[in-house]
Amino acid sequence: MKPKHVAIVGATGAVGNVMREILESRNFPVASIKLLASERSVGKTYKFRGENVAVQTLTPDSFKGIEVALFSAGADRSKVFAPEAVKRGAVVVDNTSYFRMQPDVPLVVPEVNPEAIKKHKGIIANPNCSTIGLVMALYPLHKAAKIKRAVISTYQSVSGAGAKAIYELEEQAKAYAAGKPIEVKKFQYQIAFNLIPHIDQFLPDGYTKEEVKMMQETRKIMGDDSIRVTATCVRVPVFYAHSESVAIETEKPLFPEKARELLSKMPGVKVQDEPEKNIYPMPLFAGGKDDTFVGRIRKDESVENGLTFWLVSDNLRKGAALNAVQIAEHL
Ligand code: NAP
Ligand code: 3JN
Repeated sequence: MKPKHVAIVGATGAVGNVMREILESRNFPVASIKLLASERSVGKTYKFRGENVAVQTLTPDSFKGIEVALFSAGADRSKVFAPEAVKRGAVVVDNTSYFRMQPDVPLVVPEVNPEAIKKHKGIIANPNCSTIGLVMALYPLHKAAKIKRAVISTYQSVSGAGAKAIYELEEQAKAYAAGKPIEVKKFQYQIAFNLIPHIDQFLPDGYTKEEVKMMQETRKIMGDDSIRVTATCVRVPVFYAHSESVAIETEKPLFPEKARELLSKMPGVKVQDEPEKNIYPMPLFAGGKDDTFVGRIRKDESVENGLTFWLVSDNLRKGAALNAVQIAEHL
């Protein structure tokens, strides 16, 4: 591939920083890199391939000469600036929810639906971080046994809520240990030593937007609107990596041994399932890794063809930056 002129929009954020690292570590062919953020970040610099790169303010003209633009600066910025980037000739890989469910925008996990990339009209959407981990595990099982229904509970790390949320958990834990008052800014309640069953806004039907994103995006990526999905999304006091408890009901019988074999063959998935040796996926070890880890695979006896398992995936890597860079590599 000819080296590309690349921009990272939201370069100072939790996802943007990992995007920069992944472009470098995967040797993405970068001719030049532009780091874009808000005016607040002017003056900051970051290293890319040994050179200091200064952060610039995001404007429509930031995209002059840019061929690939990776967006992770929130849906409001994507709405305004992604079309500006496309107008100037860039292909946009967008990490926000803004374009994900638009019918003419491909929503892609390269291990699952790489063929969708070809249909892009300038913008390709990266799914929500919890959805990506989920479909990495569901896809090979769906191909083999057709999933009718999936019930998911998530355990989402604070890094899913951005750089300030990582800092907040750290500060709350330190304050607790020092016997000082705990300050709450980013979440609805104290997150240290707590769980919050509330991510993104509540909708009139009682679900949160985060839950609805998972339910809708899963069907779009898997290309099957008949799969019924329900989710409960919970914030947990973990820094990196989202965990999920998943229960599926399939049309054909699917035994745990077969599921283990199918998941072991899925690129980007690692099975960690030796309960007798206390081996199962955990966020402490999945953070910083590229794979989606699956374990605790067992038969769900409460329905006819039921299987239940546990998965963990780094939300900033496969859940965001890595998946976006993989899409750019496919381009
Ligand atoms: P973050 O740490 O809060 O970073 C937000 C980034 O957006 C910063 O670089 C910020 O720049 C920039 N930004 C905010 N307002 C801006 C403006 N008016 N103009 C230009 N840049 C602006 O958040 P994050 O976790 O990286 O997530 C960013 C987005 O990625 C989310 O909104 C979400 O849509 C998506 N996403 C996140 C995750 C995840 O696990 N965290 C996973 C999937 C998708 P300043 O530093 O200058 O404010
Ligand atoms: O909270 C998490 O763990 C993941 C959050 C993702 C997120 C945060 C703010 C806005 C998103 C997303 O990727 O769906 C959005 C958004 O773009 O709507």
